[in-house]
Amino acid sequence: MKQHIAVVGLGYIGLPTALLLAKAGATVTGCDIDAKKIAGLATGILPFQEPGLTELYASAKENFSASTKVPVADVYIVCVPTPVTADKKCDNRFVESATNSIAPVLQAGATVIIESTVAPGTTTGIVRSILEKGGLVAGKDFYLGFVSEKAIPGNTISEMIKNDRIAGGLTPECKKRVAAVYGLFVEGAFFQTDCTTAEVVKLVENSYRDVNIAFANELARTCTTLGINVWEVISLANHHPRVNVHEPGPGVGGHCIALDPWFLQSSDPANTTIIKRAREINDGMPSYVATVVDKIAKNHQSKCIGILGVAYKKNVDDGRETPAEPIFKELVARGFTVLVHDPLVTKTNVPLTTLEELLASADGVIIVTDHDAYKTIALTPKQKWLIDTRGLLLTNPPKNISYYALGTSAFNL
Ligand code: SAJ
Repeated sequence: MKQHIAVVGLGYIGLPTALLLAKAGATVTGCDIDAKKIAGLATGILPFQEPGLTELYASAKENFSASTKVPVADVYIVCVPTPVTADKKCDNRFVESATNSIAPVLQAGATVIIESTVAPGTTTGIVRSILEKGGLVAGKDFYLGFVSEKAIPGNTISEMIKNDRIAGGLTPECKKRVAAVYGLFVEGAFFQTDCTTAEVVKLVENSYRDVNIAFANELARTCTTLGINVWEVISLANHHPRVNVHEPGPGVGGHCIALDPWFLQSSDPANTTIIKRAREINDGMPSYVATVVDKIAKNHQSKCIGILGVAYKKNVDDGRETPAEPIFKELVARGFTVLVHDPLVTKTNVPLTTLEELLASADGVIIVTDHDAYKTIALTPKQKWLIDTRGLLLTNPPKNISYYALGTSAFNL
């Protein structure tokens, strides 16, 4: 008999996961509290863009339906967001409400998998206790596990299929069942472990990247002080077979790397000082960039500044936690008129304008996101300077105007 899988939370991870399972032949109900999203999906309207998602939807829709209610199912996968609280801890609100929506329909023999990124111990702690309220016992009457997502926005579908995955389970049978669910579409290898180890592995992956980016951001500032070019330094250092320094930038955005390290850090503050410092360094980058922009703009007697890019990284339509927002706010607070453009983002907290309008008014521009579209941007005679926080135009800087790249001597004003 076909398995019935309920995926709770149809965001950037939940929706593609649900569709991949449906394409693989399972009967899938995608559940979300957002009635508008559910109504849209019923008529084929996708809530966000991601390469290959439209085609995936078309090939999966026969086995896929969407609902605001969690049905009785053989397998439940929880893919809801976990924000960070004001005191930098994992906010379990949505994980708890999703688990509470599963508990009343949970039947003996079912499998519950948490895929949301959570603090260590959440699956076997709060999740397990909510699910056991009805009398069923985890590991005995139903199966419980944690499987983190590893897919990178912009290449989500391909990475979901190809990446190796970690199946965390409460018992050996839980691990086996959890791995079997993902085995429906994952081609990468599966490694089985306990739930807390799997939760921590996820946090380590994103903390590793955050710490490495913070190192690159510190190097950018040091190279500016030393009057050399950080992009050259990193590229040459990375020729060493055991060195892989990441890239500096205007700050770390997105819903993962800017938040997840706090979940690990808050679980043991005394022993996670590097993680904390990395978060602070990366969170400090927008203000550092705004300070340099302020000086450059004043040197040029500029009043109107154009920000190119709101997406938190190149070629995606996702503006969550974008460094563009604090840079925008700080420049407005410093008295500038600031116009913002992005070729892909439509939902964001900063007002957007067209590229034509921006270029008609801006005295200078800052590249905040390294979208491919900006590689060949045609500035107008109005722009007197360009600030490049991504090193996007280093090899081909614009002619006849001042060019300032982050991490170079030009950034030292
Ligand atoms: N960034 C830099 N320098 C770099 C790399 C990235 O400044 O060298 C910035 C980006 O511009 C962006 C932010 O960091 O603002 C995060 O981008 P990202 O591409 O590093 O990561 P995400 O947030 O899009 O996805 C990450 C991935 N994790 C890892 O690579 C370890 C992805 O695999 C996870 O599935 C995802 O987090 C998640 O959901 O946790």
